[in-house]
Amino acid sequence: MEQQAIEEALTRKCGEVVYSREWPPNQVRANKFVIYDAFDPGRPPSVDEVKLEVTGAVDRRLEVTLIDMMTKLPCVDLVMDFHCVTGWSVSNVKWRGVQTKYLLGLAGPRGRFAMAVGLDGYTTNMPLDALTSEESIVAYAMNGAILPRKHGYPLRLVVPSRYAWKSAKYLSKLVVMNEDEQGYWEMLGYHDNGDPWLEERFRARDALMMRRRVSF
Ligand SMILES: Nc1nc2c(c(=O)[nH]1)N[C@H]1C(S)=C(S)[C@@H](COP(=O)(O)O)O[C@H]1N2
Ligand SMILES: [Mo]
Repeated sequence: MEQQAIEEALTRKCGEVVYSREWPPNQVRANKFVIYDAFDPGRPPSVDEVKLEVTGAVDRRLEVTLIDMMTKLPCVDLVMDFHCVTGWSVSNVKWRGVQTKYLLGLAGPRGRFAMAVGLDGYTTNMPLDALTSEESIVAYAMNGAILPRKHGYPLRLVVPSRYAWKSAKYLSKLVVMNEDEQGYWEMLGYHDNGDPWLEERFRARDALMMRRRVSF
């Protein structure tokens, strides 16, 4: 059952979304990812025990299994460039998953903000707009294989319009909120919106940190 679902997930036809934009200011091209884990993700769950929840200020709380996401819900292949706020970017990353726009559509969001919550306890907030546009997905595969553990297996949020810290690994919940609350890095001074093209790295009062950033 599990193997069959994985096979199906990787071979079925999906829609295509290419998020193609100019290179954001002050980002350096890197040829590989740096792996970040603010919290130890612990033991990986098996495919058949994973669920994603869309909850909070919604009309209908949604719970969907990973198996259904991989085999039943409409899927897209996304190509995007991945921009870490510390200054490195990886171009042309390919992800496969379900559009957050579709998942939110099923739940009926009533607030203007969202919090992504990981199984590891990682949190990150963003305006709901970042998730209702077509390029944001909940990914279950990356570059043609099931999501590697280090990149967020079983599920990972991918938000191409924002710095990579908004792309929460080990995603377990999307919580719709009426008021903007802050996630892990945002509480430490990172921007609530985080647009790389506007260089929204840190909040205004912490702007001095930007000038102290060293090159590498
Ligand atoms: N759960 C979780 N997701 C996370 C992070 C984290 O520490 N924990 N770090 C973020 C940051 S700052 C970046 S740059 C990317 C790094 O992705 P990678 O570990 O797949 O390279 O993941 C983001 N998502
Ligand atoms: Mo990052």
